[in-house]
Amino acid sequence: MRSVPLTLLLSAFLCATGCSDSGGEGETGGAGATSGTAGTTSGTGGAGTTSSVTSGTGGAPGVTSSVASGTGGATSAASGTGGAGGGTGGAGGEEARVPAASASTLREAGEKANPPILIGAAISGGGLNNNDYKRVAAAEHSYVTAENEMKWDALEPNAGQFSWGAADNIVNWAVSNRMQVKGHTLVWHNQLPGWASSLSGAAQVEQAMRRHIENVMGHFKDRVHTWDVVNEAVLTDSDTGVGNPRMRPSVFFNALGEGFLDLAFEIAKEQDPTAKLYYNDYSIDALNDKADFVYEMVKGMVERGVPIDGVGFQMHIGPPNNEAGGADVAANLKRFSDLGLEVLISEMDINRCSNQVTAEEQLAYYHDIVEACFQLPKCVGITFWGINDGRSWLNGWSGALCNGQSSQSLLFNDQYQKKETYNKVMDALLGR
Ligand code: 9MR
Repeated sequence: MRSVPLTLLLSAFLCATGCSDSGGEGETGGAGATSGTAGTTSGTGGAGTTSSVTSGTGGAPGVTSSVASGTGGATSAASGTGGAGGGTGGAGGEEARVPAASASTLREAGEKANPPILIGAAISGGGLNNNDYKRVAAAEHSYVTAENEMKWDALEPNAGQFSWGAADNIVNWAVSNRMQVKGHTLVWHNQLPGWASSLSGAAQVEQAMRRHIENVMGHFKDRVHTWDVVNEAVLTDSDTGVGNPRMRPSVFFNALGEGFLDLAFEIAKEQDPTAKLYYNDYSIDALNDKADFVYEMVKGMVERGVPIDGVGFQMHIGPPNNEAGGADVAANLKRFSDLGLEVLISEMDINRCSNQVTAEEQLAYYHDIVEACFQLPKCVGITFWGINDGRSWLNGWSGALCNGQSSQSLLFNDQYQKKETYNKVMDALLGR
């Protein structure tokens, strides 16, 4: 990692609720309306929801059927029958993933690979007001993570009162485009509403956490089959993942200790026994102190029988996070998958601000890191954290050192044209 001012690094993931949204027109948009109260669990459906429960048939850990069937969830999503295709599918055997012979979109390359691999993007409500954004997002991706609209502050702004409109807008758009959705995120120290930040005491915190998980998973049950149950529970001295790894102080950890993790996953499992349940974090992408700590933490969960299905490696490369070469990423993903878990690159972008990552380095990172996931059948998908450079969260956030310039971090430029980064990702998906 090249040197980055520590003060900027420290501001990074510690911002409580005031982290600025990255712009674009009306990021928080979407079908508004605050509705529902505690106990309201009815999904509002939406186009294509009827068959969304169809589960991907790939994915049994350890089954070496990867060359034969091609029946993973992403493939079923491609068939035009509506619904989001359940499960992440295709995470099965140890045999190498077989690339498509050719493809005209990333989505197609992912769907035709054997086993299939999900190609995801963080989607914002504001983005869906733009036709070019929608066109590129749906053509190139099979997997959606709401960038902000499914976080606690958005969904439960007041205790026990839920606001589904903006999230429903994204989820229903995804389902109508035969895309799967990952719910992001149920339990996180950040983007909590004020009332939740000020909770204290084990009973109060457990009650609030339980109510939130149950209501949110209940509302989206027919449309969302994978959840980030806990996000970013681990801290190091540097946001590059180096130095003194430890559990992060938070409302949840402070009241419940490390056991809040197990509890959150157990509540989630009770609410939806068929959902895939993930732990997600940044700067655990390669081999470093934080990745080692999270590895031991997750290993302990697996050994205790905690219902965890996968780990998301955010993969924010370049300032302010770690840089990670393809070989290190491959080794790291492999050791987590050897625990019997799915792995996922969950928030990839490569920030070029301050010239800390050159254009050539960025292309190599994109190719080699996507290749590392592609070559591991249990790496079920790659989600990019946004569609186009102009809307990247990095542009407007001081920690990214962009000083008002574009982070040039994604696969499409401001006119929604493919960049060279896109071509490198496509190469890696086609085994080139
Ligand atoms: O991209 C999101 C940005 O718009 C928000 O302002 C920010 C606030 O915390 O969160 C960003 O998304 C984060 C994600 O939810 C979790 N991992 C880190 C991402 C970038 O900060």
